[in-house]
Parts: sequence; C-alpha cells; structure tokens
Amino acid sequence: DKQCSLLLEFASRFPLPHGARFSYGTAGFRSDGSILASTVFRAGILAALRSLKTSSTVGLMITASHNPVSDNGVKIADPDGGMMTQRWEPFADAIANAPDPEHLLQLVKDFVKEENIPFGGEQSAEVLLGRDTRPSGETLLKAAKHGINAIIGAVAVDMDILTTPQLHWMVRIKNKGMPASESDYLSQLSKSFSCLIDLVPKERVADCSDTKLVVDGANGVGGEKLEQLKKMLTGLDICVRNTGKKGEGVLNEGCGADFVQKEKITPSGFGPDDVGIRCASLDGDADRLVYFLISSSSSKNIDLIDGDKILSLFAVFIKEQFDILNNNSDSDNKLAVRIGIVQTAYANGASTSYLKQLGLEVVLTPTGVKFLHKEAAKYDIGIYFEANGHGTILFSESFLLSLEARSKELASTSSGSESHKAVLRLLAVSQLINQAVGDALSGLLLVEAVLQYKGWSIKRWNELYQDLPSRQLKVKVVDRNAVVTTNAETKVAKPLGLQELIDAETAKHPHGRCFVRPSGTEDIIRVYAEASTQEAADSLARSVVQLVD
Ligand code: 16G
Ligand code: ZN
Repeated sequence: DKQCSLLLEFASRFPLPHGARFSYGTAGFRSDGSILASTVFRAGILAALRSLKTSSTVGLMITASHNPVSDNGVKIADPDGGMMTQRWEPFADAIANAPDPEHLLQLVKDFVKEENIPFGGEQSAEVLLGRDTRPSGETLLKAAKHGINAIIGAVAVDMDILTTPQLHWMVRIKNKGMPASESDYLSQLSKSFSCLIDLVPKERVADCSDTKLVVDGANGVGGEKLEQLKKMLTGLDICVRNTGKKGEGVLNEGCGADFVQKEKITPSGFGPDDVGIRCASLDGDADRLVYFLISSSSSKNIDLIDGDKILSLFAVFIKEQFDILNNNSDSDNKLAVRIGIVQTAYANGASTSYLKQLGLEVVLTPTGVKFLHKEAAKYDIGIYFEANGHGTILFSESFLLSLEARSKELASTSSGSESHKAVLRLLAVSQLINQAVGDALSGLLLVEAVLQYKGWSIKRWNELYQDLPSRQLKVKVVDRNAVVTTNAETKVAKPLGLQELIDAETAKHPHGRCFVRPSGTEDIIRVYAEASTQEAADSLARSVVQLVD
C-alpha cells in the first residue's frame, strides 16, 4: 500500500554503511557523524511511531554531548520529556541495523502489530526536532525529517539549534498543553530565578557582593543560550567564555564540563586572572554542569565542585525550607515530605556520608540518567546527580499540589511569614529546575540563587565536605560485556571470582572502595577507586586494572 511504498522509497535513500553496527546505548545512538545518516533516518521513524503509540508529542535530539566535534548522535525524548522507554530499545537497535529497506519495513510492520500502533494514516503524530552546534547536525536533521515523513500522518517540527534539556523541556510542556517555545523556556527560568533572589533574607543580601561568575560554554550550544538568558537576569554578573563563536575554539576541545571533571585542570580560555573567582563549565549540549575554583596562579590544578557537591547544596537548601516550614507550624499542621537522594557508585564516598549525616535517604542506581531519574520519581522530592554534573530535582505532581494548597493557605493567614517564604521558595525551585532532565542552565541559576540565599562564597560551598581522593582508569578489552555487574554496579557478578579479588585488594587500602563496570558508551571497562590518600587510590585502581586485564 501507500505507506509501505513510501517507507521503502525513503529508506532506499539512506543505506546502512557497510560493516557498521549501532546500539541504542545509555545516551542513544552515537558514532562518527559521517556515518549516522541511516541511523538518524531510522530514529525519525522510531520517534514517529513512539508519537503514534502515545498519541503525544515526542522529541528527537541530534547531539553527541561532550564527545569530539566529529562525533554525533541521536536520542528520543518520551512524552513526559524523559528518556525513551527502555522497552523500545531492542526495537531501536533492530531497525538501526536492518540491512536493507525490505528488512526495515518488515521490522516496522511486525512491531506496529505487536504494539498495536495505529499505522497507515489513521492518526497524526508530532516530533519536535533539535540539534546542537555540530557541523554534521544540519544534514542529519534532514535525515530525521525524512524518517518522520516516511510515516503517514507524522509531522516534524524543526526547533533548530537547542540544548538537549531545552528540547526535553519543550516536549514535556507541550504535552501539558502549555506554551513551549524557546522564549517561554527562557522566561520561566529568569522569572523563577528572580523570584528566588527576591526571597533572599534581607540580612544576607549584604553578603552577596560576590556576584561575578565566569562560565565555560564548551564552545557549544550552551554558551550561546546562556548569552541570551543572561540579558534577562538581574543581580548576576555572568561572563561567558568558550561560546563557540568563530575563533574561540573547537567544541569540547580542552574545555567543557566533561574535560574539567575528568582532568581536574583549568579549561582553555581560563588562567591566572581567574584565581579566586567562581567558575562553571557546561558540556557540549548543556545537560551537565560543574563548578570550579582556580586557587593558585602558578598551577593548572583546580578545586573541582562536581555533581555530588551541587546535589549536596540543593539538598541542604531544600531540607532547610522544610525545617523552616515545620518548625513554624503546630504539630498537626506539619507538611510531611519524603525526600530521596539518588546517586551512582561514582558519587564520592564523602558526599554520601555527608548526605546521610544530614538525615537524608540516599539510594544508588546504575550509571545513566534513565536509571537515576526513574528512582528519583518515586519520592515527593527526588534529587539526583551523577558526579559528572548531570542531575535535577523532581517534584511529584501530588506533592506540588499540596505545596500550592499550603501556599494559598499561608497567603491568607500569614502572608510574608517565614513559612510562607519557605513554601514560595520551594515552588520557585520547581519552576526553575528542569523536571524533564538535567539542565546546566537551570542548574546554574539554582546554584547561584542558593549561594546568594546562604551568603556563601564558592570556597565556603566547597568546604561542605572534603572529597576522598579517587582515581578512574580504563581498560581496553575485546568484549566489555564479559563483565556483568550487580548492586547498582558496585559488585561484579561475572566473571566469577573477580569480585573476591577486588575485595582482597580493596581491604589493603584504608577507606578503600573500588568497583569496575563496562562502559555504556565505549568499548572499555572502567575502574574507579577511592581511598584515604591519592597514592592509595592510585595504587588500588592500578592493581584492579591488572585483575581485569
Ligand atoms: C552517558 C549518560 C551519562 C553517563 C555516561 C556514562 C545519559 C543522558 N548520559 O553520557 O548519564 O554518566 O553515559 O558513560 O544517560 P560510560 O558508560 O561510558 O561510563
Ligand atoms: Zn551532555
């Protein structure tokens, strides 16, 4: 019929590159940008089917995040703005690797039958498309459009260059029936930020002279968007470097959140003049954020303030609002809340101890946003972060309703009271922070607002706890899947006996902690070790590398 011949015709224009294999990993499909057209075309089909299945708008983002500029990738955002359901990943893999148009069509036909997808033009579908600043993005975006247009009834809406979290936000907000353009996004962020700043206690405003912030934009899309956002903000003096403008440098090269977090040295464009100043780094698609402090002009070393410490800052702030609220309420009017902190095995042990000491519930999940996000969604307020700087805060719908009700009640009984302000701050956080996915721009504004609220310098923030020395190494292996982990990647299940060897090695090092896991993005095994001294962490990591090799 018409649908089948359309799909066959379009597919024939995007042949599978010879010998290539694609897998929808932790962050979607990723590869060299030059061989991705067929994959992105097929991801377009996937997105259109996802939209048909859910009768909602979905998103398709073309980015390879912190990877080199020649790489690219594609991932799908589900109707709630989160990552595409894992249940569909096997189908994604299957169509990406279908050898020819006929096989592709057959896979699609089988799948729509199995999933009961209204197929053949009975229903309409909508896919929002975004891409980062990579040069290969423009052609790949066209391939995605073809994929979407190969499904009758599906419409592609090109949102042009966006950060990954902007696209996820738009999908989420659009499906709530609210205005979801880029300017809606920017105004929601700037409004909720200024609301938080207005709620900074008067006696602390004097401590907030330290408004200067220098941001490394990774020469990617984030720098460009931050330039736009900063025009809408007051009370903050933001200087963006590595904006990606001509002549400033190459995307992610010697800069960006991934570089800064892994290398722990100053990114390009930063130097002795920045000693003592609050600095932050975004990654190439602006879904990761880290802060850093250059403490000496004679060294490239930095004090890194990673995702764990951003998480801790947020946790302190949110917990404090509940303390204010509940200390000022009589016993039968307290607002019960379940706050959950979600980390991965990469979280520095010192951060986990610190958070537990605050009396918070901490759980670990495997690496990858989809796992953390899902766990955080189980709480009234779930705060998740990976050490690499990806994270956000989730408020459950029902808890937001009770916060709003409380806010109304307080507005009539004790407007302007400390309790009222605490509730307003929490509501502003729920507006500022991107609830679809980790977002460096909204995270950065929340960090800035909380620092002003606390009257804290970056140095004071960094002193919340002291990171345990750690070391990450990688081992090239023939088959990374030979290593199978369990307990949120903290233990090895296979090969048998390896965990006992790691345990024995770890026991030799004071405060030792060590785990190994197959990377979800590269053909390697990663080794992480932590101990009371850097030498011990290094030696533990090195000995465990020997065990894996
Ligand atoms: C991807 C993940 C990130 C994770 C990283 C681990 C998303 C959107 N991104 O970038 O969360 O930390 O992979 O990489 O899920 P690895 O498996 O190579 O260590
Ligand atoms: Zn990223």
